[in-house]
Amino acid sequence: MAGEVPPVGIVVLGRKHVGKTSLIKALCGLKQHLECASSSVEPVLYPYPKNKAIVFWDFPPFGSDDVSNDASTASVQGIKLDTELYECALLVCDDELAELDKSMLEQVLKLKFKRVVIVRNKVNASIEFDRTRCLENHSPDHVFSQCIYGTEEYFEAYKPDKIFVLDTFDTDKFQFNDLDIYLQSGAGYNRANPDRSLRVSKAFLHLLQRQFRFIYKYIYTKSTFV
Ligand SMILES: Nc1nc2c(ncn2[C@@H]2O[C@H](COP(=O)(O)OP(=O)(O)OP(=O)(O)O)[C@@H](O)[C@H]2O)c(=O)[nH]1
Ligand SMILES: [Mg+2]
Repeated sequence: MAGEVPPVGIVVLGRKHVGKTSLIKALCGLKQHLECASSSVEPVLYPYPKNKAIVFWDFPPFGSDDVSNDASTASVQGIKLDTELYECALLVCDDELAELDKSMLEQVLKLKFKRVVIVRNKVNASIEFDRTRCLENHSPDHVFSQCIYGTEEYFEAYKPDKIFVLDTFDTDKFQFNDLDIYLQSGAGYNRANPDRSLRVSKAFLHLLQRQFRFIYKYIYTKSTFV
């Protein structure tokens, strides 16, 4: 139909078996997300029922051959990462963060996606590992916090837009719901007014600066009179 706005494409990337397909299916409310699916060789489209303006593209897994320094030829198994088609990129990694994740993230960031989001999946595997290692002092909350901190630190140099730590098999816990809400809102990206979120935060910062200056002035004048 003329004038119809094409949906926002979120391309889901990750190494083999990190849980790309399971994550998409869980976000889309498809019950079979717990079943094992075989890797695809073509991107598979999943409409997001919670926001009809968004579709996910489940990409084949990337390997070391797919990571290059040339952003203009960036592709996964020969399929181009075309930012005209895919506006946001969601890079999924698991409990074993790899150098390959960093290399792919670096490449993806050069491509000027509107948003680049990292998902660290399988946090329960890290919790289970900690439980077997330190029986006495084991704290799932502590491991979860460590996973958040560790992932932020691991990707610090690349500055992705957002990082979520979760477990696709435990959607009531961790940051699954936060990711779901973030994506439902178009990954914080407003297509009708792309700069909006940036402008809002700038206005908020300006307001904060003004308040701060006012408080500072008030304390300063008070203290000079004592
Ligand atoms: N424990 C746990 N296992 C998971 C999780 N997500 C996926 N898995 C398992 O990890 C394996 C791979 O899951 P997939 O969703 O097929 O992963 P994928 O990244 O799409 O795999 P490829 O397409 O082959 O690269 C399956 O055995 C899943 O059951 C998770 O959050 N926790
Ligand atoms: Mg898959």
